[in-house]
Amino acid sequence: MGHAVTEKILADHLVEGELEPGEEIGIEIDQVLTQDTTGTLVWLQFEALGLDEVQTELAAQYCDHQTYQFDFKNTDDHRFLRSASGTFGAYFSRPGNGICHNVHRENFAAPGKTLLGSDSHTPTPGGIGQLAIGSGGLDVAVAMGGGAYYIEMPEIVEVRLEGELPAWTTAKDIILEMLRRLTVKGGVGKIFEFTGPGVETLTAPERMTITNMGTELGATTSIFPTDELTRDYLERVGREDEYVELQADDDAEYHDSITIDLSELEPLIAEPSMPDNVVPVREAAGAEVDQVIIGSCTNGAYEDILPAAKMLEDRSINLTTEMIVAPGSKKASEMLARNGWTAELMAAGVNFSEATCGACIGIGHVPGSDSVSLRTFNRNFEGRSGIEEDNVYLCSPEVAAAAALAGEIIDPRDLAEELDDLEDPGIELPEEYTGAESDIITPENPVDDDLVKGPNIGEVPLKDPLDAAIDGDVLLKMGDNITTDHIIPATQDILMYRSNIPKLSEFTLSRVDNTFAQRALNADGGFLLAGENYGQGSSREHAALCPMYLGIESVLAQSFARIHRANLFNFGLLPLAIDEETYETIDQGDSIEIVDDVAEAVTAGQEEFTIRVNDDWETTGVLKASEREREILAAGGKLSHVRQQHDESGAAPADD
Ligand code: MIC
Ligand code: SF4
Repeated sequence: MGHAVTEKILADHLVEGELEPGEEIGIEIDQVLTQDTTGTLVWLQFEALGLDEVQTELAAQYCDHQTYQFDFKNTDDHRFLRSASGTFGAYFSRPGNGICHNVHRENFAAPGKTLLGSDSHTPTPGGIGQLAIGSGGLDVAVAMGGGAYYIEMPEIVEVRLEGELPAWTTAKDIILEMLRRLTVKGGVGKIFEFTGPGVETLTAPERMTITNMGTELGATTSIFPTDELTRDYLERVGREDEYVELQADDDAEYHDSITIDLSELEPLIAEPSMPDNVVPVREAAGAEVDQVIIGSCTNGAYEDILPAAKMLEDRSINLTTEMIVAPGSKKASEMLARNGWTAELMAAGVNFSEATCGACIGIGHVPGSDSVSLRTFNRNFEGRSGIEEDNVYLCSPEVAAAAALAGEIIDPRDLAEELDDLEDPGIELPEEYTGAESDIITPENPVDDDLVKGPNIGEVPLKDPLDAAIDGDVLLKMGDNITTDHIIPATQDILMYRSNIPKLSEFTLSRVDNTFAQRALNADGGFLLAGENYGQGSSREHAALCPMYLGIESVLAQSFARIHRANLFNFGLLPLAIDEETYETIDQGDSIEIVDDVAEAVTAGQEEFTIRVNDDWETTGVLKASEREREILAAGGKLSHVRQQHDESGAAPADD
C-alpha cells in the first residue's frame, strides 16, 4: 500500500508507536514557535524543567499578539521573552515585526519538517508541505528540550480538489466551504490532506490560507503536497534550497475522502458568531457594514492585501464605514509602502495598523455597540472582538473590500456589475519578499544572556498528585462548543496577566458566569460540566491551568477539543466523557462523587468511572487515555511527571 504525504513525514519523525489511527505516537520535532501570550509560560516551564539550551533545529519566539504594550506588564513580557531567547538559544522576533505564522512562513517554514507551536494556527505552513501542529506551551517546552511530542494518530482524510476557482472566489471560500460542510468539530482527530488537480491551481499563499483556517475545523493539522508552486514560493522568500518534493503515492489510502469542485464555489461568508455559520455572500447581502478589517494570520499577507488595494485604487470607501488594514508582517507593510499601495489605500480612506494580531483578539478596533464588522480573520466567537454582543463576519479580502466600497455586505460579482470598471484583481505574488531583517535577533548573536523578569512574571503553579477521592459540586454547567475564549478571554484587560496565574485565574470563565472564579476558590474543589467540543479554539494552556489553580479537579463533557484535552492532562485535571443523557440530567450545583479510587483506577488503566450524583443516582464517565497520559494525570500534571522521571532515571528532564 502506498503512503500519503502525512504518513511519509510522520514515518520520518516517528520515535514511538505505530501509525495506526487511535494509537499514541511520539514524533521528533524539528522546529518550534511560540508567541508573546503563550511564550512566557513556555520559557518559565522550560526553566522549571531544568533545561538550559534549545535542542530542536530551530526555535522562534515572536511578539505579535499584544504589541501596543498598553501596560508595562506586556512590555515586561516582551523583555523577558527576549532574554529567554538569548539565554536558551532561540530566534527573537521583535514586537511589531509581525504575526508568528506570517513571519515564520517568510523566514523558516520548510517542507518535510515538523513544527510544533504554542498557537492553534501553527498548521499554516502545511500549505508548503510542513507537518505543523498547535499545542499547549508545556508540550512546546518539552519538545524544545529534545523530548518527543505525543498525539493520538489521527485519521488522514483526503480533500480532493477539482476544477478551478471562478472569478471573485478565493482560497478563503474553499476553507469556508469546508467549515460549512464539516462544522467546527468536523476535524477533531483528523488531518486533512489535499490532493487532486485543483491543487496546482492554487499558489502557496492561497494554500496557507486554507491550512491556517483548517484549525477552525478542530483538525490536528492540514497539509498540501509540494510542487513547482511550492518551490516558486520558497524562491520568492529566498529559500529555494529548502524545497523537497512531497507527493502522496498513487495508491495511497485515506480513511475518508471529500471532494470539492472549485468551479462550483462562490463567495462565502461566516455569519456571527461561529466560523462554521457559513452562507453565500448573496444571502447575507444588504446588511449595513460599520467596520472592515483586512489582516490576521489567515489573510494578512502582502498578496492578501494587494487585491483589496487594487479594488480601492482611485476610489473612496463609504463614508459611514471604517476600514483598517493590519498587515500580517512588517515585511508585508514595507513592501506595500515601497510599491505605493499604502498611499493608494490611505487615499481611499483606509487606516493602517502595525503588524499585529490586535483586533483579532479585541485589542484595538473594537466594534461599536450594535454594529457590523467584516473581517478577513479566522474566528468570530462571540465577544472575541472586545464587545460582548458583537456581529463579526468572516470573509475574503475581496468581499471585505467590496463591503467597504458599498457600505453594506455585497457579493463582489454584484458590485462589479454596478461599477463597470471593477475587475477581479486575482492573486499576484511579489517577485521577491523583500524587507529589512532588522527585527529578528538570531541565536548566534543574542543581546541577552540572563533572564529578566518584571514584577508581573510569576511562577507556574503545580498541582498535587491525583487524589484517591474526587468529589465536589458542579460549579458551572455550560453548553456545546465552549471556546478557550470563554474560559480565559484574550482581551487586553485580561491578556496582561498571562504570566501571573493567580491574578489571571480571577477571570476564569467570567464571560459565562462572573461569579465562577470566587465560587470555585471558596468551594475547595469541584467539577465543570460541558456539552460537545469543550475547549475549542486557541491553544492557550491557561484555560486548563487557571481552573486547576482555582481547585477544579475534573471536567465532565460530552466531548473535548484536541489541544484543550491535552492541556487538561498536562495540568492534572481529569477529563471524563459523559453521554448526552448524563449531561442533560446533571444540573449546576449537584454534588458529584467519583466512587472509584481515582488515583489507583487511573494508573491501572480503568476506562469507566462511576459517578454518583447527589448521593442518589449513578452514571458513568469514560477516560480513554494512553498509559503515558495516565501517568501524567496521576503525577498531578506533566511538569511533575517529567521531573519525577528525571529523579528516577537521572536522565535529562525532557528525555521522555
Ligand atoms: C487565538 O487566535 O485564539 C490566539 C490568541 O492566537 C491563541 C493563542 C493565545 O491564546 O495566546 C491560539 O490560537 O492558540
Ligand atoms: Fe493572531 Fe488572530 Fe492569528 Fe490568533 S488567529 S495568531 S490572534 S491573528
